[in-house]
Amino acid sequence: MKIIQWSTILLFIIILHSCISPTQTTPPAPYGAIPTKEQTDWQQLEYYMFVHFGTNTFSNVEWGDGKEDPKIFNPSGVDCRQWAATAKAAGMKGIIITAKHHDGFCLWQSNFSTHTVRESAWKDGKGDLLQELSDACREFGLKFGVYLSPWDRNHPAYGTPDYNQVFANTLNEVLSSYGEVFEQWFDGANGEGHEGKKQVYDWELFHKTVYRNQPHAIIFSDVGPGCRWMGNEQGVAGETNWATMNTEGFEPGSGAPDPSVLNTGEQGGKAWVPAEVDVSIRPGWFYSPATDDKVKTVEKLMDIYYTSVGRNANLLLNVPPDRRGRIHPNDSTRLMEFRKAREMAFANDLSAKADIKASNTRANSAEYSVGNILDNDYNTYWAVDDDTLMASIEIDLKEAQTFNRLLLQEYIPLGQRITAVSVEYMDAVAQTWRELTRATTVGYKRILRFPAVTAQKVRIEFTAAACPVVSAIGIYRSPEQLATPAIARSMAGVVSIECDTPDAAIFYTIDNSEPSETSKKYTGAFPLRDGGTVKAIAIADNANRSETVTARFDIAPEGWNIILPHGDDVKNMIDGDVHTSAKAKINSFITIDLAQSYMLNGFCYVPLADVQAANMYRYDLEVSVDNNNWMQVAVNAAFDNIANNPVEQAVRFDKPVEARIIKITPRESVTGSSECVIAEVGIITR
Ligand code: FUL
Repeated sequence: MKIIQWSTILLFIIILHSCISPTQTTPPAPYGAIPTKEQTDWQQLEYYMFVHFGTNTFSNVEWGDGKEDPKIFNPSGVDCRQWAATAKAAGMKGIIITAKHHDGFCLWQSNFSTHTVRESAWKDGKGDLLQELSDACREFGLKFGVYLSPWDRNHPAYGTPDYNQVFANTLNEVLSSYGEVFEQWFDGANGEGHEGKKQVYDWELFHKTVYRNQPHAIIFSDVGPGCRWMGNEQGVAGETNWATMNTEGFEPGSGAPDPSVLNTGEQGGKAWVPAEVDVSIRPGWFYSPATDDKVKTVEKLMDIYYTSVGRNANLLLNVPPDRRGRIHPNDSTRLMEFRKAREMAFANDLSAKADIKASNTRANSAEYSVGNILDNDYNTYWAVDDDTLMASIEIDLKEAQTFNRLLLQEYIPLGQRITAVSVEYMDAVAQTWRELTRATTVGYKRILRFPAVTAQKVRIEFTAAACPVVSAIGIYRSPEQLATPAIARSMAGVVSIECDTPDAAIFYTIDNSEPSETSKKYTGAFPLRDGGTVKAIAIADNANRSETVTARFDIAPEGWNIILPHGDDVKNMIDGDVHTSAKAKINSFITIDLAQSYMLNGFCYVPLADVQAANMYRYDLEVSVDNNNWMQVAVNAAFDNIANNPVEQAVRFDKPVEARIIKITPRESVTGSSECVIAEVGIITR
C-alpha cells in the first residue's frame, strides 16, 4: 500500500515537471573542424605581448648573422617585472619571448649552444632571462610563451640531419625548465637564399617534444597545428577569416600555403587553425634608438585591433625592450593610451537592456533563446532549427541611439558556421529598413565599423553553412578618433602636412621640439630641401588633440639624375611618394647622379608596403665621385626581414664615404622574379 502511494506521487511529479519545463532539445551538431578545449581557451586570451630581445637589440639589425660577439648582449638594467607590469596594465594576457632568434643566441644557459647569455657580458655570464621573465609572468598572473627559431645562423650543425636533434634538445631544455608554457612559437622565416644551407626539419619530432613537456601548449607556425600565421606582419587579418584551413601536405616556411590563403583561412578546411596577428609596435621587431619616435600611433593601433581581434584573430603585439632591458617610455605610454582608447570605444553596450527577438529559435526552446545573446555569458547561445540556414534577429534599443560599432560572436566549440552578415537599421522618418553594413565571416569575434547612425531598431541577418549559433552581440558608440597628420615631402623638397579630420588645425615644429597650439600653424607647404625633422599635431575644434607625428628628412632629391635604368617610371623612385614605384632588372644597375658630392653615412630603400610585391631582397652597392672609379660598399647584402615586413630600410655604413654617384645592383627579389620594385631611394648624410 505504502509503495503504491510513493510511485503515484513520483508519477505526478514527473507529469507536473514536463508540463512546466520547456521542451528539451539537443544542441546543434558541430559543423566541420572544431577547436580543442585549449584552442577555445587560447582564443579568449585575445591580446598578448611579443618581446624581441637579444643581440640584435644592441646592433641595429633585424637578423643577426650568428657571428656577432655574444659580449654585445649587455643590458644595463634588465627588469622583467617592468615588462610584466606593463603588459598587465596594457590589458594583455601573456608574454611570448624570443628565447632564440635566427642568430642562435640563447637567452638562457643552453647546454646545446655556445652562443648564449653565458658567453655574454650580462651579469658576468651568470644570467638567465627566461627564468626572470617566467617568474615575473607568474607574479603578475600572465601566461608565459616562447619563440624559438628553427633557422639558426650560429649552430654548426644547422643544415645537417644532426641539427634536428639539437633543436629538439633545445626545445626540451626550454619547455621543461620554466613552468607552464601556453604557446610555442615556431618562426617559418629563413633567409638562407638559393645558395644557402638547406635544412629538412623533423616537425614530428619537434611537435612530440613540445607536447611531451607541455601537453596543453598551442603550437604556432604558418600552418599550426595550434594557431596559424595570417600572412603578413602589418597587423591585418583577412576581412573574411576562417579559423579552418587545409594543412595536410603543407609545412611551416617555404612549404606553407600562399600568404593570401593564410590571411583568410578556408571555409570547410579540415583543420581548426585560428589566425594570430603578429605585428610590432615599432617598424622593426628589435629595439633601435632610431625608432624611438616611430612607435605606432593609437589611431594605428586601434586600426590593428579592428583588423585582428575584430576579425576573428588574436593579437600578438611586439614591444621590444631597449638597451637597458626595459620597455621604453614611448612604447609603454602608447600602450596605456591604446588601452584607454579600447575602453572608451567599448565602454557602453547600447544593446545591454534592449528587447530582442529572433526569426527562429531552435525547437522553440528557452535553452537556445535569443536572450542568450545579451546575457554576457559566452557559453550560452542563440541557435535555430537545423534546416534554417538564414535567420535574423531584431534589436529594439527602446529609444533612438547613435552608434558606429557592432560586435558579434559565434559559439566556436560548435565550429565556425556563419558565411554572411547583413545589418540594417530602421529609418524612423521613412519607417523603412536601410542597409547599414555587411560582412562575411564572424568566428570567435567580429567587430564591424561604420559611420555613426542614429536609430532605435537594428536587424541582423545571418547566413550560415550550418544553422547559425550566436553567442553575443554588442552595439557601441566609439568616440571618433582625431586623425594623426600625415607629413610628406616632394622631390623638390617641399613639405606638406595633411589631416583626415576636416577642420582640424595643424601645428608643427622643425627644431625637434614638441609641437603644441603655440607652435607654428600649418597654412601651406614649406621648403625643407636640406632636410630636418618635422613634428606635427592636429587639434580639433573641441580641443581634442592628435598624437605627435615625426618625419625625418635628409637631402631632397631635387636635381638628381637617374642614369639607369631607363623608362617613364624611374622618377617614381625619388618622387617622395611611397605608393608609386619604379622597376629594375635583377643584376642590372640602378645608377643615380646626386648632382654634387656628399659624405654619405648610409642610404635607404623604401619597398612597396605589400608582402606580395617583388621588393628587393639582396643587392650590391657601389659609389663613385667621378662615374669612373667605383668603391664597393656592399656585396650581396640583404634587407633582412623585408619579405614579411616591407618597411623602409635605412642602412648605415661603417664609416662615411664620399659619393656623387650611387650604383645599386639588385641581386634578388623577395619573390624570385627577374625584376624588382623600388618605391623610394634616398641618402643618409646625417
Ligand atoms: C619573422 C622573423 O624573421 C622576424 O625577425 C620576427 O621574428 C617575426 C616575428 O617573424 O618571420
